[in-house]
Amino acid sequence: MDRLDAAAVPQIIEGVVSFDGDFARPMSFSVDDLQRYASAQADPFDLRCYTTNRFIRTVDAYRGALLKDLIGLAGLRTEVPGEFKRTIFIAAAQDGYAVTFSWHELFNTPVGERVIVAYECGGKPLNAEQGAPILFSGADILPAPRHVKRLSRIVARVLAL
Ligand SMILES: Nc1nc2c(c(=O)[nH]1)N[C@H]1C(S)=C(S)[C@@H](COP(=O)(O)O)O[C@H]1N2
Ligand SMILES: [Mo]
Repeated sequence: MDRLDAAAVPQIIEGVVSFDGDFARPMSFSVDDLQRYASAQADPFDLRCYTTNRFIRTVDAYRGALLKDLIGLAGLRTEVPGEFKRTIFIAAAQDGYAVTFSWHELFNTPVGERVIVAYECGGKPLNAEQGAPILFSGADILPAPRHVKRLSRIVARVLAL
């Protein structure tokens, strides 16, 4: 099936993150599912906009599943040797807001150790109003851009030259 076929685009379900595109096993995780995997905790941080440098607010410690663990479960295709090294992941929210990660960044730099899909903040469950689930990249210089509220999809794309 052509991957741009509308039928290939998963339905957006509140609180569910679907992993689709160039994964070996496309799958979805609800907030409850995310809690079954090993968790990582982020440090509290100041949310500051990249575009305006505006201070938004201080955010308490998030807890969530590591994005690279979830990508590992969905798996990358192995038919073409080395293809994984030109794979990117688009993290998209319900409102269409989207940011990218490269395979190298997640699996071959310290950034990947700190990218989580958060379901808890300051020891309390995050609710839908607060934007759960929230994708957060804890090693970024300015955290707001890759602080994606209402995360709904992780799309894998193998880039062609
Ligand atoms: N889903 C979603 N997440 C998002 C954005 C957005 O438009 N949609 N904007 C980002 C940017 S650019 C900023 S500055 C902050 C704004 O955070 P706030 O909405 O809590 O003020 O959210 C980030 N996460
Ligand atoms: Mo921003």
